[in-house]
Amino acid sequence: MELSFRWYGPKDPVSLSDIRQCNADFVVTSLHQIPYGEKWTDREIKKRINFINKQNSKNKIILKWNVVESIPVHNNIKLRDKNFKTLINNYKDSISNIAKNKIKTICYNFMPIVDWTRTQLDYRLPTDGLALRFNYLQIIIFEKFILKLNDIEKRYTPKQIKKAELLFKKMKSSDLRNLKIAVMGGLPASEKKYSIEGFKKMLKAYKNIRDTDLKENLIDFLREIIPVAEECNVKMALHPDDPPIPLFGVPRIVSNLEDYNYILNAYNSNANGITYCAGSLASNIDNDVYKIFQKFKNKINFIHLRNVKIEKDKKSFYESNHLSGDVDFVKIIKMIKKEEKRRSINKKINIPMRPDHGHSLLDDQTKKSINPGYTAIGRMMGLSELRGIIKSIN
Ligand code: DNO
Repeated sequence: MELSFRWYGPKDPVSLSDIRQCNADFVVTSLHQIPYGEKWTDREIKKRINFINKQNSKNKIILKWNVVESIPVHNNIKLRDKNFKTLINNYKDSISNIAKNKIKTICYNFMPIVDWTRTQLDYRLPTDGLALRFNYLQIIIFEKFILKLNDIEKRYTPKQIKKAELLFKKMKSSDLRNLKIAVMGGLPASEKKYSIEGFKKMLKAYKNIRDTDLKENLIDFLREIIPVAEECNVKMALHPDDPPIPLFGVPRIVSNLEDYNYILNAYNSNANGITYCAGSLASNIDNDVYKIFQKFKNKINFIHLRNVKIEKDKKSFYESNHLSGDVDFVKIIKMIKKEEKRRSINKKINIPMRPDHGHSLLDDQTKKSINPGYTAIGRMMGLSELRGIIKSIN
């Protein structure tokens, strides 16, 4: 495996030197300053590579940018609306400019409106570490009391709504503020912080889009971009919906084995691959993460390893320690090693992997600014635990 760490660029409070101290050999990053939909120019990409190289020589380290995560897909592409053709052309140009600079793996997702979603960013664990959490009732609270939507009866049972109302009464105003921030763009890599009106406007734009429409739009997008990726030898890696369940009445189409099966068969190409994100997939109790790995192992271009613990209601979860959640990482790492061995015919193949999120631990908790989930110490612990498994399997 290529042991990697996500880095949010020069402004990330976790520096490249910190990342190297955590024992990662590669960085996964994106040009977050470029607005969604705009082209990544050769110049901007080179500038970032030069920055990394400069830090390498200054700190006497070697870190290589191996994966772009992500080139975000603009909502107009997902909706096939307005200027989507121009946006797709920009996307194609970005792929070839990235390839010119020798980065050959690109992660992306097709989640409508927002990227990943959590409802709480500081869930205190019995160890005193802080974790990210997704509480299903709080999503109902968000829809009913923050967005004030009037169609929630269509997707939630009266019992669920009742429970959400009871929980709402117990929440402090700071909890509500945090919920609002978390869902409407407070997580790293989100495009922007939505206003309530802005969020509702997006919901309206997706109102008549069914699952099948969104799937069609994704396949049309793949028909355009995959030939470009093939030509420049880039592997695309579609990240699953996080969490893999429908939210806000809007469709989600990259959530389970059947979805991936459909998408990968609709455009069969080595360039059309997936990001195997153990934590995202495992946060829907119906997903068998081992079966999904086994089924698509030859399409896995990038791996995120993080663990979750599903809660009593079977829909909520929190991010657990890497070794103490619902996913058996010894089993998964054995599967990855086996797949790497299968691919290593003429030369050793290592699939890029990052430990994904970590808890907020020790000094992480006193830092002024952190990207939720992307702490230094928490992720260092995650990577260390994974390295222990890798070593013992070797
Ligand atoms: C959360 C991440 C997501 C993911 C993108 C991929 O931490 O896993 O932000 O990177 O959705 O495009």
